[in-house]
Amino acid sequence: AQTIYLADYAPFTHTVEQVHLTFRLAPGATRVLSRISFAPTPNAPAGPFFLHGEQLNLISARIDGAPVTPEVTATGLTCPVPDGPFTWEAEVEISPETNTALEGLYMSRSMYCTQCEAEGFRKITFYPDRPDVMAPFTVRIESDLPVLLSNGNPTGNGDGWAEWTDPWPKPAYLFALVAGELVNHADRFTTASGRDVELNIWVRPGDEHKCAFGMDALKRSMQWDEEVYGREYDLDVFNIVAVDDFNMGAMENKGLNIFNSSAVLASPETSTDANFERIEGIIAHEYFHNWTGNRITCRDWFQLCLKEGLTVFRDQQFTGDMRSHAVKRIEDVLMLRGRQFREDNGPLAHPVRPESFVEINNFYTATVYEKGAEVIGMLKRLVGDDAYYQALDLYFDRHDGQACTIEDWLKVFEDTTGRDLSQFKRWYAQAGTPRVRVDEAWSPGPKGGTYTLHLRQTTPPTPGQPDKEPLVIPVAVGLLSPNGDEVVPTQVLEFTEVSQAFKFEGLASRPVPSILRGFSAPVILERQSSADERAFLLAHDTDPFNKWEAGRGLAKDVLSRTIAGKPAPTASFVDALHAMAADTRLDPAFRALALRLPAQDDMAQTLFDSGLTPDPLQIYSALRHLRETIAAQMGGLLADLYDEMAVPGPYRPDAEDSGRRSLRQAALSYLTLIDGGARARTQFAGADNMTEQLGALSCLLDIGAADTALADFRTQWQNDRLVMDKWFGLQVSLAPPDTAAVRANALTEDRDFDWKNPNRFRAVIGGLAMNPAGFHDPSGASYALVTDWLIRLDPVNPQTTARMSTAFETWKRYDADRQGMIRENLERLAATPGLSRDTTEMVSRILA
Ligand code: HT7
Ligand code: ZN
Repeated sequence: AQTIYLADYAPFTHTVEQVHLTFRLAPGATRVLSRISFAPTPNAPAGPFFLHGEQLNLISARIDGAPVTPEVTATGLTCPVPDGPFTWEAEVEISPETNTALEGLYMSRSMYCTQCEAEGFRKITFYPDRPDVMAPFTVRIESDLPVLLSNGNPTGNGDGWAEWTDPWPKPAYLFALVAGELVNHADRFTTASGRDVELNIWVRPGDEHKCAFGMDALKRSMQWDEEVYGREYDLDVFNIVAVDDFNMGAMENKGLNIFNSSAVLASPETSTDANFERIEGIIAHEYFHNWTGNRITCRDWFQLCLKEGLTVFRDQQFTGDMRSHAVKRIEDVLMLRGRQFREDNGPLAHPVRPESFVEINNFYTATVYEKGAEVIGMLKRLVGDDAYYQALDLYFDRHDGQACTIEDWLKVFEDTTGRDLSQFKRWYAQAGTPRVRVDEAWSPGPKGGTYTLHLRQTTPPTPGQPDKEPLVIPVAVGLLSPNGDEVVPTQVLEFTEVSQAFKFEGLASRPVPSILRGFSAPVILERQSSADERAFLLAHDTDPFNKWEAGRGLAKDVLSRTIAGKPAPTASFVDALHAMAADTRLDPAFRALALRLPAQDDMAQTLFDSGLTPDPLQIYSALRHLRETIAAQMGGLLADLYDEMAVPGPYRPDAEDSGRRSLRQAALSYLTLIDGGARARTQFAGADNMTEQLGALSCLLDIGAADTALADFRTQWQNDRLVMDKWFGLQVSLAPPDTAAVRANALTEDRDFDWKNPNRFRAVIGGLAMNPAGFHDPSGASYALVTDWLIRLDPVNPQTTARMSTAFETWKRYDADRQGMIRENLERLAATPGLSRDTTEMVSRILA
């Protein structure tokens, strides 16, 4: 397969002035007629006229009305064209019903829908399918289905047809079409300048009652983008469609967002608090793309972080404003460390802006999205809030309607602030998680003492990048006096050299530092710190992130020492945890996070980083033991919390009520270890919402006492696909280590295991990979099972297969036996005849 390089970028030979498409829909033989006006791009390098096209049956083609016979290959066509402007017309036939890859035009349970990002439009018709070719589209859809949708505004309809016109020039990846028997939940929004916008969420009949929350989230997102970024919506209609078969969460097609039904449909009975928060975040994310992605798009796919990093940053800000900034920051860092650090410290590490790829779908990664958002957060921290919003205004003014690069993005910050961002730009080019080592010194003096922080940065080698250069790292620091008062409020140190010292003078006594407040940079902090100091910060730090981080550090210390067979400061950890859990001044959601112990995979990475070979079973046992100790020693408080945090009245998914429920659930998960599941059974039987029902079911699964509850749950929810995904997933992800593979295998034989549906496949096979002790069971059964299923799925859906192969990305952390078994399975996968380009690229990078 061919490798594509950023350095090889060249503009397309032609510009597109207008696109007209007609779709004659039929499941096995849809006809797509295109009429496209091209003009030569001024100053573009000379070259043949090439249009992308894959799996298309070309029926006919014309240039300026005269039939032509282009040369067609597996990837597109070339054709001699006039020197000046011309009109291209083509008719192709495609087969949506046999398109199982869910890319291009496909069918999901009798509904037509599209997914064109990144390179799916070329499976619809011949076109320059690249993001820097932007054009207005007019689309006519011919079908007997009642609902026919495309981008832009409706401009006509009649018996069996509808026409849509999108006046905003867009790249082909933002094209969308939906046709089906759908019903809508409708509302309206008036923009700040008075545009009246019709809003719709389109769903299958029967799902109407699951739209209200998504609609409310959409209106709040529209309002927020006006208030915070001054960005208004720009069409008369905004449509969202829920689709059951979808490879990712959602897609920001202009004026017609398409969502995985799991990312939009919500009701109290069927969705958890976490589902509600995720849906709110994804609706906001896709809506925010209208400006950061659609009005200003990417010049090429190497610039993906330009739209994704910024849009993730914006959706994180939104959720923080809607809920709690402290809690959101902790959740985001948990996710960053769990997914992005894992990626950045393994064989799949790549820069936020990669320099080459084989299959772009493999680069929709935590690094591009989440680290890309962290880089924007650092930029904002360095230039300050006012300059950040001024730079964004300039970005929107200067680049509206353009396809841009990271250079364009940084230039608006340079022009706004006068700063030179050339060193900062390394964050986009250099892969790997930097380590920041901290040493400190204290020298008392007659006019107060001086405290010095010595910082040293290194970034480990990553594939293709053996040597690293120093980065600009904003390190937010505050200092506390020994009595717990904050003597130096938060200040941002600009750490730019390999090694640098920062002095704080005139201090009455040696302070306790709170370093990297708010997780001010995506780095690993290496600092020797005692259990006493951590407990002190846990009690006194004014920075909520570092307060939580101190407790986290204590927990990891206890677990690491237990695993190493050393004496562990368990008692002081439990005391500190008790004090935090009992502190009614703290937000319940924050206390719930503090009660959550580090995840198994996080502990594996922590042990590996300290030079050890993690044993997943030992980690599992140490965590279990610590949970039992906490339950035994804090049982009284936990029982009180469980009772006090019950939420009266009807279910509301807001921050306050969901925070109380999450603290209650944290208490329940410990109490179940000492009450034999009594409370969980009562809660399960009486729950009127999915958060409490599923919470109780998880607790029962955790102690191996869920058989009756599982059967009852299935009986109750067998007709709800999204809830049944939970039923499938939880049984595998919470199975005891030695039974996980058996359980997953049994579920793959279940009558409702629809393996071609990505949500269901992810629930079972992804669920197994999310159960670290079960996945790494020494028998190797899980490795073999996951590989068998990847081999089966690959010809059907390469995108999802390639994504799921990352289950193996951490394999080099483990012992020789496990490595040997994983290698064998990866080689078996790699040797599969006809393996897709997507999976081939991933497996070869993982094995390298
Ligand atoms: N921009 C989208 C990314 C995307 C995608 C979505 C659905 C299916 C396949 C996809 N490939 C890429 C989603 C987003 O970031 O908002
Ligand atoms: Zn996005």
